[in-house]
Amino acid sequence: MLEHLRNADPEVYDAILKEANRQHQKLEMIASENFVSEAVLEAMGSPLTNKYAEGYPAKRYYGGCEFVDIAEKLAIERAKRLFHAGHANVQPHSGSQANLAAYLALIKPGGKLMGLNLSQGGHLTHGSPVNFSGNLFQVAAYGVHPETHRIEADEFRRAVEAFQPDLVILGASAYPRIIDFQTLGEIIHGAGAKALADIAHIAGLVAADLHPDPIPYMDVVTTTTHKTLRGPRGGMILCGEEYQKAVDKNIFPGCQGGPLMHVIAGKAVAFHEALQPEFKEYQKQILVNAKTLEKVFKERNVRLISGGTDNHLLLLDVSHNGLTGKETEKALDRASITANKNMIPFDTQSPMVTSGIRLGTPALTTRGMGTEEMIRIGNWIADILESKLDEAVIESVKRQVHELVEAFPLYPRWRENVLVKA
Ligand code: DSN
Repeated sequence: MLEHLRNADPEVYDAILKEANRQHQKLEMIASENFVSEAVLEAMGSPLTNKYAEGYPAKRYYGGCEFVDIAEKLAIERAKRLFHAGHANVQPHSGSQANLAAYLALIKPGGKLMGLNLSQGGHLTHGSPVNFSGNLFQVAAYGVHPETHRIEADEFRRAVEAFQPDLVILGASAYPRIIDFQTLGEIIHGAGAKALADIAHIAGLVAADLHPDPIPYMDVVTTTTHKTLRGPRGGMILCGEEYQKAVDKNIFPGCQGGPLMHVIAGKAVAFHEALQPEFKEYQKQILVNAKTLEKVFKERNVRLISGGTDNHLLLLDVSHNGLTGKETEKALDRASITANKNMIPFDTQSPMVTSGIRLGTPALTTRGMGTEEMIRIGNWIADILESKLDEAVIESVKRQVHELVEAFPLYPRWRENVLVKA
């Protein structure tokens, strides 16, 4: 395995194997991460990386594109089937690139853009002043309700009517509840604005019909392909005929040059996997696992933002335990549980400290973990919080995590030759 790399560059080889080992040895609970199949890995590590293919299938600026065209056409057709979309652009290198191109397909620079407040679960590209979205457009944010921590329709309507945006983005990176695309979409269009859903976090749930579908109510939908959707790292834009040309033009030549054909092949493979019946079962288990964590946390008096979850993630208010997100993230990592600190709505701490921890179930569910494991893991996390990050408790959890993960091996062939154990 990897004998060329091992010989040519032992340092990079070693880093890769150590990372594979880390992914195996720790419990991956970052809500935006997942583990792709070996088939997706093989597509991404293929000679397709060598090919320039600026343009679109059958309309390229380079010769020799007949085989990468097959891969891109497969990705497009499968994405359209998966999301019942009229058009799919599978070239965005990332979710941010997808958003940039989609915004420019809908409004002009200088136009008015509105998204969910970053500190209440939104995303940098939804109008943060430190991001292109805040630089290119006039921005304002809508928020969640101070008590329910949910996007409430009446409050949302008032915010939209007050700002009179040209474009409103629905979507989040730390929002544990269903987004009602129909109601909010009607409010946006009623105010004369365009509506875009960024479903990066929930794309797998949407594809499996386990979250309300944005496609009928939005002008454009963007997503990443590597979160619940479990494909390679990248982005995608979905839309109908009306915006098809503008979207394609704004990805290439607008924002990007040569597409990453090896990644597009990986997207095709992942979409094929997502079209299989097992994918729906996988998505259902993501939700069951999140609900199981919710139940354990409620029993253990762990405070949850919005009181629980409807999707793949939970947001814990660790200030309730007298802790910060920053120190809790580090303590969980010492216990071999990987998560991230996160702002909670109306947080009094800075973004580098925070009062929250975001947890997600997509990656552990891919490993085959279910209800039994979630009960154990939820209790371990509650033990650590309750003990106020006591090192003896952390050490005990770490030992139990290392025992547990051995029953759920991950990427064994990528780990067998690890030179130095992580
Ligand atoms: N960084 C992603 C997340 O963790 O949610 C969003 O882009």
